[in-house]
Parts: sequence; structure tokens; C-alpha cells
Amino acid sequence: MTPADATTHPLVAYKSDPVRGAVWHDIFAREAPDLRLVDWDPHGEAAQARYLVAWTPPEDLPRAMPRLEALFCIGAGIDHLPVGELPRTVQVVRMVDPNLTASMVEYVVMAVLALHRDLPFYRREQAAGRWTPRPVLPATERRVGIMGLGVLGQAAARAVAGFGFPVRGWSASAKALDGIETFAGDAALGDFLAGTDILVCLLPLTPATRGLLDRALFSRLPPGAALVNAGRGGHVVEADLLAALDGGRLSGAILDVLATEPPPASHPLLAHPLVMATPHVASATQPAGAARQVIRGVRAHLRGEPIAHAIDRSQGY
Ligand code: NDP
Ligand code: OXD
Repeated sequence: MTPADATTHPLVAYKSDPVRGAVWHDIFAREAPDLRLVDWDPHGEAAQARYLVAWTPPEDLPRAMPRLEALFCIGAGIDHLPVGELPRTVQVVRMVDPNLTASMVEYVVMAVLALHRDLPFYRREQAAGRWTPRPVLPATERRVGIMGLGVLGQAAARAVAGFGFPVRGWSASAKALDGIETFAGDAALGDFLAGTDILVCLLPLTPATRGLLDRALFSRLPPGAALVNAGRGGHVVEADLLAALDGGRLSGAILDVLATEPPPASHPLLAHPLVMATPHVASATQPAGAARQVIRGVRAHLRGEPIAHAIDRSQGY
């Protein structure tokens, strides 16, 4: 390739898992001959690319990629990215992919059903050799509250409502969603929590949401409520969650994310009898759909159009 090729075939640098990278290269070769995907190499032409696809970008990104115009995150959450260090002209784009959404919907449905059917309690009873039936409550009598009514929260809300649960959701801006009761902003948080038996967190991690799930918030839920966290570990004050479980304020928790990942083997939430934990696998980006989103985004940018799912840097998500 000559230097002119980078002008006629803009470079997209790829810095992620090489096995998945093979799928990315295949899709770009077959479906985007107008672009050129190159694997990250700090000393090679990738460093001159206008576009980067990564979960973990190179250190000191503005210096490592001086021509960068858009950073495409391989995941939906961008809280781990050094957004503040990037020039304002660099767009940060999060991943929105039907497969990623579908997997999250499965996880939330699984977790809500598990909590609705008292699975953490029965696991504890089984471990103690006890056979302790509890009354079976109809779904219509268990209220599910979803924090975050974005791409994932709305899809999860619809799926959960399909089982007959009364579903409510909370977001920053007001929304009208068929069959879902909606609440917006900090002023409405108390009312939202007061009618939530199973709380699902699908918020992005921002300065406004970090540590939001704390003792004060748990105390606004009905006694015996349960928690699903598939957002980020940083949303939860873990010591407060442990205290709420030990004190009976919360009846169980299903956690896909923890403040430190991987957590130490001795982490008290992993050992807690009323907690079921999964290792940040609620959902995952699938390479083919992700590659196509990036191709669409780069082409839009080259045409001078907005890139879909670019974050609002002032809001942090
Ligand atoms: P979106 O950006 O589409 O949605 C975010 C939602 O959160 C919006 O409804 C937004 O409100 C709301 N929100 C943000 N800040 C606040 C606030 N301060 N108060 C109230 N509501 C707020 O994100 P996604 O749905 O795509 O993803 C959500 C998160 O899920 C990701 O950021 C990531 O952390 C997590 N995730 C976890 C995965 C896992 O495997 N565990 C996989 C993928 C994502 P509004 O609509 O008004 O803007
Ligand atoms: C994501 C994740 O944000 O996997 O996509 O957590």
C-alpha cells in the first residue's frame, strides 16, 4: 500500500482480541472495500488511522494516534475509556448491536425469574439440607423496576412485562413507553423505588450514578426487595449491599458486575448465601454485528453525517 491508499481507503485501526479480529477482517474485506482495517501496531500505519476500534485503547491516546477522529468502543459502556483526555473533536461511539441487546434481555429475564421464584433462598436452604417451600406469587403481584431506560433497559422492560410483571422504569429524561410506567430524574427516584420489588440496574456508570445503589437507596425499596445489577460494579456500594442482605432489608441479589473484576476469591459477596454472581457475562458484543456498526459509523462520518450512538460527552454516556 502507498501512502495515497490511506486517503482513498481510510484506515480503521483494530485493537482487540485477535481471534474475533479475524471476523472483523473478513467483514471489512467483503463488505467495506472502501475502508482498510489494520491491526494495532504503535510503530505501524495503524498509529496514523483516523478511526480506532478498541475496548482498551493505547496509553496516551492523543499522542499515540494524533489523527484520531472517532473512537469506537467494542462495548456498550464507555466508562473505562479516557474520554476526558481526548480532544473535543474526537467522537466516542458506544456499541449498539441486536445480539448484545438480545443477550442482555435473556440475562435480565433469567435473573428476574430467579428472584421472583426465590432461587437465592432455595439455594441457601438446599445447601443447609432443608426443604422449605414458600408461597408461589403470581407475576402480576411482583413489581419490577428498571433503572436505565436506554437501548438495553427498554428491551429488558418489554421482555419482563411479557411475563405479566408490572414494570416501571427510571431514566434521566422523561419517556412514554407502552405498558411501562416511567419515572424521570432524581425527584422521581423515591416514587420509583417505593413500588419496586425487584430492582434491575442497567445504568451507565457516570459521576451521577456511581455509588447510587447504597444504604439510602436500599432503604427506599419495600422490605424484602431484590436486586439485579448488570450495569457496572461501581453503581453499588458493596458494604451497604452486604449489610442490606444480612439485615433482611434485601432478600437476594444477582450480580453480573463487581467493583473489582475479577474479584478476590475471598470477596464477601461471592460467598454470600443470598447472592448469585456471574463473571460479567450478562451480554457480549458479537464481532460481525459490531464490525458492521463501525463500517456504518465510519462511512457516515466520511460523508459528514453524525455517527449513530456517539456519546454526549457532557453527560458521560
Ligand atoms: P443507554 O445509553 O442506551 O441507556 C442509558 C440509560 O440510563 C438511559 O435511559 C439514561 O437516561 C439512563 N441514565 C443515565 N444517567 C442517568 C441518571 N443520572 N439518572 C437516571 N437515568 C440515567 O445505555 P445501554 O442501555 O446501551 O447500556 C447501559 C449500560 O449497561 C452500559 O453503560 C453498561 O454499563 C451496561 N452494560 C453491561 C453489560 C454486561 O455484560 N454486564 C453489557 C452491556 C452493557 P436517558 O434515556 O434519559 O438518557
Ligand atoms: C459492555 C460490557 O459495556 O460488556 O458492553 O460490559
